[in-house]
Amino acid sequence: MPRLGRRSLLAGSALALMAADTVPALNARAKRRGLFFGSALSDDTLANDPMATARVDAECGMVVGEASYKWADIHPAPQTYDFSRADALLSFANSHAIRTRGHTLVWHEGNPDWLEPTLNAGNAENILTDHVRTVVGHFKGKLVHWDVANEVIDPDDKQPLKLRRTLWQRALGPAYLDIAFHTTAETDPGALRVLNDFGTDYTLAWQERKRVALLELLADMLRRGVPVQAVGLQGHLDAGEITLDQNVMAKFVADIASMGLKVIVTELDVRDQRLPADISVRDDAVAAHARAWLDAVLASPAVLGVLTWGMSDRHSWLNDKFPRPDRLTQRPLPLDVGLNRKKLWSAIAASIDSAPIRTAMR
Ligand code: 9MR
Repeated sequence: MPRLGRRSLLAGSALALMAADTVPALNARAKRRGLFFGSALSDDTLANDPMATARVDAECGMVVGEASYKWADIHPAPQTYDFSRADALLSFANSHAIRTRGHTLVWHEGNPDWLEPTLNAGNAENILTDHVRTVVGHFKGKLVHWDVANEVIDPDDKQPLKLRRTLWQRALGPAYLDIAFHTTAETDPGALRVLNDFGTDYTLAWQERKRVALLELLADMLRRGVPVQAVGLQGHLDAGEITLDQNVMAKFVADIASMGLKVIVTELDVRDQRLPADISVRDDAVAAHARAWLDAVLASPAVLGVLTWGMSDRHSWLNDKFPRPDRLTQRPLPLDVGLNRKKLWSAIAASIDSAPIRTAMR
């Protein structure tokens, strides 16, 4: 075989990229079914990795800031708001005709150091209301969804409504949810109001408790007129987990839908730290696992779309949080570190392609 010069190698990779682009991207496929596809995008990727950012542009119709819309970034001191990173992400998205969702207004993590020591029963309602009014107001009409509340359930904490014991729950009790949802609705009525949570994907006992608790909480909120409109299923999956039951998952989504609520897959990724090192073994398992879960979820016409928690294996929170024992980089996302489409990309594409067609909305 003749040796290829640098010029022909470059031409070859450009051809490969062009070939990849003739296969419809994930959002183009999703649109055909009335869905959207998107990804989280970090400030670091946006500022420093133009190639990875270009793949987000190519594949996505929706982005969400991985951290830039959280308290720690946006409200670093009691009287200081800093929208610079969040605005940069929004302006990137707008200039590429990508829609943006906000994440998140109430969470027990991602908070500035001042918040928890400052908060008490006397001032919490004002602090929360001011934050939500200021942040949601800043983006009024520009974000399609808000994850108003994030990760609020933990039945093991033995709190009313099986809520997690957090800074907000301690200061205000369950009323913090009412305050956050009502204030968001008053400030930007057009942004879809989402309750986002994780750990409802498997038949593990703690996840079954969480599914029941989430359904009970939603029923209670709706009964009391708290304006929640959708559930975000984070979808942080584990390819080494054997307790995925598609019927249980499909019934759970159908139960949410039966309350008149929409569903969004907000943070899909598939960790592989329990799998052997071999890349093709890992990629097969990750792809098959995601396919099974997504097929069950997307069966419901209440599902609006899917976002992954990052587009490429260049950057995933999983390497810090769930490192592989052999320290190899995990392969949890649709593109590899070279930004090539992986088996997970194909699995997501196939699942989207076979989803029932629905009427697109937000
Ligand atoms: O991936 C995010 C990481 O970069 C941030 O440091 C962290 C705190 O803001 O949040 C991570 O994203 C989390 C998301 O906001 C909620 N679900 C779990 C995600 C992974 O921890």
